[in-house]
Amino acid sequence: MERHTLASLALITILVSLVGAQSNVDDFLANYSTSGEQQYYADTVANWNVAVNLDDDSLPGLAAQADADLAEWEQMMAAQATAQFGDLSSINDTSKKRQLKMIQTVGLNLTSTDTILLSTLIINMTTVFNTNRICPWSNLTREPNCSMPFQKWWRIDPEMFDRMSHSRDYDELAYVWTAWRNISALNKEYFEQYVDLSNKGARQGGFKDTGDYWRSLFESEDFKNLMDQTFQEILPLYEELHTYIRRKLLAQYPGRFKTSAIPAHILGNMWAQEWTDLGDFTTPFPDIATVDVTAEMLAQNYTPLKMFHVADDFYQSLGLIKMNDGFWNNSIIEQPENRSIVCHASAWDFVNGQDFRVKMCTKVNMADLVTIHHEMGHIEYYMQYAKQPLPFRNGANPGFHEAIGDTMALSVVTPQHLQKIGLLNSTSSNEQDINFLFKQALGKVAFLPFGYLIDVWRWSVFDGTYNSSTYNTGWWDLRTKYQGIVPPNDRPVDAFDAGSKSHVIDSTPYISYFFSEIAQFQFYEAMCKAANQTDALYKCDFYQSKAAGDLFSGMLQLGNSQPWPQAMQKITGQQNLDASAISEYFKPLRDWLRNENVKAGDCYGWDYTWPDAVTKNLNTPRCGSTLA
Ligand code: X8Z
Ligand code: ZN
Repeated sequence: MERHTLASLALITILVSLVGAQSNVDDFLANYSTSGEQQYYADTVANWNVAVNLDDDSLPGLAAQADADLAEWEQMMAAQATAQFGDLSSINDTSKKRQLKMIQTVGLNLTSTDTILLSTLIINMTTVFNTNRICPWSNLTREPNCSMPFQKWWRIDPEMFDRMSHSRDYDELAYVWTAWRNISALNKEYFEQYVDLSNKGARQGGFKDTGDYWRSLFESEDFKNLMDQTFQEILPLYEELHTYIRRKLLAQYPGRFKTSAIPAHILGNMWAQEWTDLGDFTTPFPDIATVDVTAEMLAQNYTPLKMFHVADDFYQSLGLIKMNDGFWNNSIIEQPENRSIVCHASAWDFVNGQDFRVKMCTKVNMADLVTIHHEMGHIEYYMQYAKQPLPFRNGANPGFHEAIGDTMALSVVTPQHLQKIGLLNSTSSNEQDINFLFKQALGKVAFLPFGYLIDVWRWSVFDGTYNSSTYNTGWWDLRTKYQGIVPPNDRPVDAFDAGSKSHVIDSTPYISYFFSEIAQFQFYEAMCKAANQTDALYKCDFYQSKAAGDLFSGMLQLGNSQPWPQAMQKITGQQNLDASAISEYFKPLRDWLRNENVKAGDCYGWDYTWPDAVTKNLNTPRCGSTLA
């Protein structure tokens, strides 16, 4: 054949294959969504079954097998997408291209045998975490009483949590805190194996390590740096709170500690991640009517079901999608008496457009009312993006997912709103405002360094900076550096204190909660504007505002169809993660705390040398290694 004929033949072939490729793409994507729904459904059912019944030994094997089946299917689809569409340079449609790119990316790429092993390791750790018990503490002998029958020993949830929140006995707190970490150490070897295997999968999936893969879900250049800069921005606010709380704790536990960093076990929470339960002896104006509605909820005979309906009503008042029959029929909202379950609250998408469930061991108190709004936020997001093609049925990034319900809760917990739903009858005053912001800060501001450091630690484990012999020293370096806390006793060489936190052993990324804690204030601010709320940001309640609801659902419906800055733009009008909304919200409290701290002549910070930028604007002395 002649050359020019050959060339035109080739051109025709390319044209034909391009047209063919377009319809192939549509077929491929349609098939991906249909068969994927079945794959995801089967896998979600198998994992749900384990989480709601840890006593049945036959279930973990089924879940691990389901995980392997799903992984195998994903690998097959990835291989097909690559074989058919190569590097996607011939695909012009950005949405289809994005879907195919996602399908081609297999995060953890492991053989079936390895996937089963990895899933089994995680389930084993989860089982150790949720089924072990410790001897109850005896107030009489002031030591643990192991002569009690095993059924009366303390579980992590609710007994240990309850003691960490409500005991004001320094020694009992140290006992529970330490005993729980003795149990956590049982998982150390499983965790080492998990790290190796998960890293193997990430490398085979084309990533440097598991941390690299997890960070990739945020689609941000230099994500580590973005997180660090954001943290530095809010650090001065945290330092004010830390200084104030330390002074209160020194008064509460006289002579029990001398370090400038606070002992980790007296902050009212197993991990010192939120300090809300210290409210009783730290509230700025104790004589003013409380902003905590737990007592009122109990007085009004609230039940877990009633609490879920309060949350559902709030979402509906904005014109958002209400919880469906399947949700009400299949969710587990109370701890069963006859079997162990994973009590840590979670929200499940069965990926068939209908089946959405929450699993939660609800207690009747204000904190759990907030958690219900958090979980329902996940469900609302699932429902809002259910019509997207399968690859896009995800949060704009994992941090967005954590922020949805919290945004709602910011409105719900305002005294203004609690009054509307009959849980508070108070007149607003400046003192009450400070009490309210203080309670919010014990939850949100105290959380910031914790939310940040968990994955700083895990990224360092995955990239090999920490190995099993430095897990614990690395952990405490970060806990002291970022949170300004220290362990109440010398930690044993084989301790695995990071493993005391559920997300670490069940392989749930955590930086999303830090991202969320900043982003939720941006969402809240945008919705408050839409609802024409013009008073101070922290007073805004956008209850019943369809305009706020429309703004929100517009963003939610996008799912992960565009990179997150687009979703951010859709709701806030700009594309960045930005700490100015959270700063504005807490401004009156920050000024108040600062005044108190300066009045008391207290030093700021703890043993660590902080960047200049942070210390410059503080005119009080920095702390040395011990308090003067
Ligand atoms: O795990 C959760 C939710 C489920 S996604 C209850 N949270 C983090 C935690 O408990 O450690 C919400 C706040 C932080
Ligand atoms: Zn969540």
